[in-house]
Formats: sequence, C-alpha cells, structure tokens
Amino acid sequence: MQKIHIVSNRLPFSIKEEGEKVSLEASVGGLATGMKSIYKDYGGTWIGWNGLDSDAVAPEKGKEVDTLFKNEKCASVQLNAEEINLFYEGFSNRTIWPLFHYFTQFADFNNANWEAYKAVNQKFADAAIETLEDGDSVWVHDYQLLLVPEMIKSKKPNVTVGFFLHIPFPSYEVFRILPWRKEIIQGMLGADLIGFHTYDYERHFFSCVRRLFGYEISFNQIYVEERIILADSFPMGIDYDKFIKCSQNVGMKSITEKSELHKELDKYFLASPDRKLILSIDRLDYTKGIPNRLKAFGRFLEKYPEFRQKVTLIMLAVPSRDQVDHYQLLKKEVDELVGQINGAYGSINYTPIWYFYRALPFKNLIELYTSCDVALITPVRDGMNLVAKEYVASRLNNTGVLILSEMAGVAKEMGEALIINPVDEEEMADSINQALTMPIEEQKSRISFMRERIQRYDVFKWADEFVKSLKKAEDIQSVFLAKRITKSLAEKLVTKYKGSKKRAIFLDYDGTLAHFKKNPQDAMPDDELHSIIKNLTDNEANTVTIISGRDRYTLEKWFAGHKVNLICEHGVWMRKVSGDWEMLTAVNNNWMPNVRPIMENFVDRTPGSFIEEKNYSLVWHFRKSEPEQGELRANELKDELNTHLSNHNLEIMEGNKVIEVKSGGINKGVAALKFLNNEPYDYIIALGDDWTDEFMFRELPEEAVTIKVGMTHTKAAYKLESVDAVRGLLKKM
Ligand code: GDG
Repeated sequence: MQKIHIVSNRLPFSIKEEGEKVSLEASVGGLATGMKSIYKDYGGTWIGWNGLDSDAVAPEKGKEVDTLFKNEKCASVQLNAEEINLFYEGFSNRTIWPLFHYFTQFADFNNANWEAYKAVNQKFADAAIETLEDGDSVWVHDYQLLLVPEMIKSKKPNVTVGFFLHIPFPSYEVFRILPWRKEIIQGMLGADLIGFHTYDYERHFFSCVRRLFGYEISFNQIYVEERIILADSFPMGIDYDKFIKCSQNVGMKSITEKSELHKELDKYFLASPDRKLILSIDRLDYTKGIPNRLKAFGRFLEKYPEFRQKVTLIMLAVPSRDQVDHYQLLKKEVDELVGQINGAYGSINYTPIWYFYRALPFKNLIELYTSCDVALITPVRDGMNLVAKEYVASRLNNTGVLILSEMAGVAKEMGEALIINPVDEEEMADSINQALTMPIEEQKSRISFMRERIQRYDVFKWADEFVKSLKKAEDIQSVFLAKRITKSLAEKLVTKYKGSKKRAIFLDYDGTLAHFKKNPQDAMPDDELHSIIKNLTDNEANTVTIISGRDRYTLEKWFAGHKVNLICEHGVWMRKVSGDWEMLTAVNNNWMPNVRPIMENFVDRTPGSFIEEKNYSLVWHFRKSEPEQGELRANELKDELNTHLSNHNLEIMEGNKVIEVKSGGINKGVAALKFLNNEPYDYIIALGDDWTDEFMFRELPEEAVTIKVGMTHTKAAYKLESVDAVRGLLKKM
C-alpha cells in the first residue's frame, strides 16, 4: 500500500518526565487528531522536532526519547537551542507570522534568521527523505516549513508532496515586501498539492506565483516547466463527535463531580436569573484583536447600561511567545484595559471581566463553551480559528450566539454568525447587544445550520479530502507525463523520422521555435535557430513549413535565404519555397472598423497592452500588462466581442497573452491540410504551443506526430516542455 507520511514542526506528543521516568503524552490539538488517522491508517511516519534542545539533553535520555517516538511511528528531528531560536522564534515567528497576518510593521528581516530557516528546513527535508520511498506521499504542514516541499521534491521526484498552510496567505502587495519572496514561493511549488483554508488565500498565492514567476495558471492548476501543481482550499474542521461527547458528559455531572470552575459558573448564574456570560478564548497574540475586543466590551457597557451587573466577559488568554517585545507590550496593554474596565464598571458583587492568563485543562474549556451565552471571537487576522467551531459544536441545545470577525478564515463557512469588522468597536458593541437580546428561536436556527456544516466537514473529512486531492494531483501528473516526450521516446521518433522518405514538417514560431519577448518584433530567429532550420531544409526529403499567426512581411524577412515554406496569419497567406505569396482563403476586412474601436478602448484601460494590425486580423496583446488585469480584461474583451460581433463570420482566438480576431474559416488546421494536398508524405510532424495550433493537431492525419509545447490540455499526441526542448529534438533530426 502507498504510504502517507506527515512532516510538521512538532511531533504529536509531548515528553512527560516523572522523576526518572520519561513517557510521551499525546497532543489533543486539531492537527494531531486529524493527522493521526492519516499516518496510522496509511502506514506512514510522522517527522518533526521532538521538543528537546539536542545540545542540552543527555545522550542516554535523547536515545530513550527517540525510541519512545519510534514506537509511535515518529521520527525526531534534532534541533539545538540556537536553531530553535533563529528558525522558530526568529524567522517563523518574527518574519513569516507577522507578515502573513498583515502586521508588516512587526516583521523582522534578518539574514541570520533566514539562513537558519533554510538550514533547519533542510534538516526536516533530510529526515523525510530518509524515510520516503518512491511512490509514497508526504504531507508537509505550515509556515515553519515552507521550503521543505521543494527540498523533498528535488531529491525524491517520485514522491507525491502535499503542503498545507494553516495561516493566511497574504496579498501580493504584502508578500512582495519579503526579501526572500521568490525562494519561499519556489519552496512551496515543490509540492504537487498546496492547500489553504480559504479561496482568498489561494488566490493571493496564485497572484504571487503569476507576478513573481509568470507561470501559467488555469483554474486551480499551475503549470511549472515539467510539472502541474494543484492548489485548493480545504477549510479545516474539528473532531465534532469528541466535542459532542464531552459536552454531554459535562452536562450530566452531579454537583460533587463538577470542577471548581464549573461550580463558580453555576454560582454566577444562580445569583440572578438574567445573568449572561460572554466567552473569549485565544492565545495572547496581536493577531487576535484582544485590545479592540476589550474596548468594544467597554463601549458596550457604556452604551447599554442596562447590562451592567448582568453581563460578564470571561477572557481566557493563553500565554504565548512571551519573550518577544510585541507580545510583552500586548500583555501590558491587555492588563491595563482589563483593569480600566473592571475599575469603571465593577462593584463588590460584579466583575465585568474575568481574566485568565493561562491555559486551562480541556474539560474546563468544554465547561466554558457549554455555559457561555455568547462567544466573542474577533481576531484582526486568523487563518481559520477552530475555537469558533468548537463553541458552536458544544452547544447541544442549539442556543448561543457566535460573534465572529470577518477577518477569520472560519467566517467564510459561518455566515449565520453575527459577522463584524474587528476594528469597528461601535459595531462590536452593538453586536453584543444584538446577541444578548436575540430570541431563542433565531439563536437555534443560526446555530443549528452551522452545527450541521461542521458536523459534515469535520477534521477527518478535511484530512480525507486533502488525501483524495493528493491522489488526484498524482494522477494529473502521470497523465501529463504519459504524453511527455522522454529521452527514449525522442529516440524512437527520430528513428522513425530517419526511416521515412518524404516528410512534412510544420513548425509554429512564437513559443515553439522562439521564446516570447515583451515586444513581438524582438523575437527574431537567433543563430541557433537559423542553423536548425538550415539543417532541416538541407535534407531533400524534408518539406519544412513555418506556420504562424504572424504577418507575412515579418516572416519573409526573418527567413530570407532559407528553403522554407511560409504559412502566415493562421493560414490566410502561403508562400512556397520558390513561389510568390498566394491567398489560401478568400477573406474581407470590412469588419475591422467595428472591432478596432472596441480594442482601442481596452488598450486605453489596460496599461501595457497594444493592438497589432495584420492584413486579415486584429490582435490585442497583453503580455506587457499587469498579469491579472490582463487576464481579466481579456475575458471582458472576448465577452464584448462575442456580444457585438455575433452576426459577422469572425473567429475570436485566444493565444498566449493575445486575443486575435479574424475572419472565420481560417485556421492552421485548414491551411495545413490544403498544403498537404494529398501528397504521399510518409512522415508528418507538427509542433505548436497555443490554442491556435490545436486546429492543426486536430486536422492532421492520425498518424502525424503532433507535439504540444507546454503543459496544458491538448489534442496533440505528445508534449514537450519548452522551446529549448523543441530545439533539442529538431537538432537530432
Ligand atoms: C493555527 C492558525 C488555524 C485554546 N486555549 C486552550 C486550548 N485551546 C485550543 C482550542 C483550539 C486551539 O487551541 C486553538 O486553535 P485556533 O484555530 O484558534 O488557533 P492555532 O492553533 O493557534 O493556529 C489558526 C489553526 O492553526 C488550524 O489550522 O485555525 O488560524 O493560527 O483547538 O480549543 N486548549 C486547552 N486549553 C486552553 O486553555 N486545552
């Protein structure tokens, strides 16, 4: 069976020491729960840091711990204190974390941290490589390991690599700030499948890939030289059943069995029947919007005085990264705000905010979820936020209200919550009022919808969906590879070529024989190409035809002196080696005055684009434009042309960064067939890179060797990855 391995910063166990005795304690976090089902079911190994400073631990203890991990099918990555400091505290938490959460002002750009990040990522990759066998899959997790996918792929090309990012992926305008932006994207692109919590993060990633590398992206597939990479959104879920069971347990406890916290909560409600509790739970992190939330709660008590003495906010802030300045300042600010609000509105019998600066045991968490009337979850940025899902799952009787920040990934799935902007204190204050006064029926209808959804798409489903897509990514890659011309296939094609007596060779120009240039007139043939064409045309058995969308004057000039046939403007004009230009298809241009103004309007609105006027077609080029705007405008232009020109016999063709309009009935397929004219060729080969060449691939006889340059879907029998690969093949002929 194909194995699936996991790589994450931490292993899913913590080390517990009681006197001399060392043991492992399973983590109960969402990731550990979801992944356990995967790596155990698929017979894999979990690779991660064991939590120890490798320099400080005694060798015998280190060995003992490693053995314990091995028994749990885990492989430890050894890190020392300096590595942890630079890689984890440094680059991961002081650079990537703030930047990806849009806190650009907190992001540190430190070269030593970056070097350590690379070195430690390599350690994780090496540990994975040691375990991986050809045909296995590996699932890498999160922002600490962004370079690992490429590091694995480069050494283990036959392993399927998945990567999931648990935090937001920021927009290009923020991501571009990172001095190592290209390396990070390249690292991620080593994966065959890249997962995000939401579609927004996915499209930000696409935008960075397009702008930094110019790779083609079609739907959710990225075409990178010899590979196709899939990206998709998988909103992470929770272990729903576990929360149901634990909430039921908590509800059934007798007074004597209840925890101290639970008894306190009961006492609070007993004091007065209209008392309410609002819950807030996060790590104490600047992304969580805690100061804004406190201010909004203060504003609520000010604006709605009827709730004073009746409503308490329970704020659980779990200590986090407390050695970092920004976190220390945040702690100070939160302490002060809590003090101010309690000072302003508290009394002997009433504390507006109960503030816990510590982690609580899991059962206390459930007691809070089940007891609190409202959950106030208002991060300024959050990849997903599982607390929101856990609160909703724990509401067994479907009562309760969730107030949720629109900046948390989870908001995309929980439209029935009261969605707020986390910096709008007024809106938050009003939402708290709305939540506290919401009729029970409305609460039930909102919560039950959300519960159904999180029950359906729980953490196990999330993991399964990712694994299914990993399989799909593998299949897409193998379909692509099946058509790819390998070294041995190239040899076979050349042998067949050499054994034939009369050959027709059709060669598209741009993107096939020559690389694209920003300015099309700069793409003239270089010396290498001249020599390839000369070599081919010197062979008497060959009839070589350049078949292109270009105008005839350009090609005539560029191929002067060569014994080639030229077919131009997608088949309007043809010139045989020793002949004059002749028109292959009769066309008229009376549509041009209608189309030109439409295109001109798009040129005005799309910086960098321009119109090329050929004899029988008009072409709108957008290669020099900003990529996303170009694609967007190209779709608009197609739409507009289709609407305005439906009565004319015109064809709108989408090439590589061009939209071309020309009279109907002209295409490279028709032209190639006319050219062949039933002559007894015993070897026909055609190469082309874009949509316009598909006509040729479709029309040529079945035995023709049709070759698509690039990765995208094609009718051609074979694929080559690049112009250089085309030239390599032609040189052998
Ligand atoms: C990342 C992303 C994304 C909290 N306090 C206590 C406690 N918790 C548990 C909660 C919940 C988990 O911690 C927090 O989950 P979040 O989703 O809110 O955030 P992170 O784990 O920090 O981080 C985040 C997530 O990855 C998953 O992809 O949602 O956006 O930042 O499960 O229950 N558990 C216990 N005591 C506490 O005091 N026992």
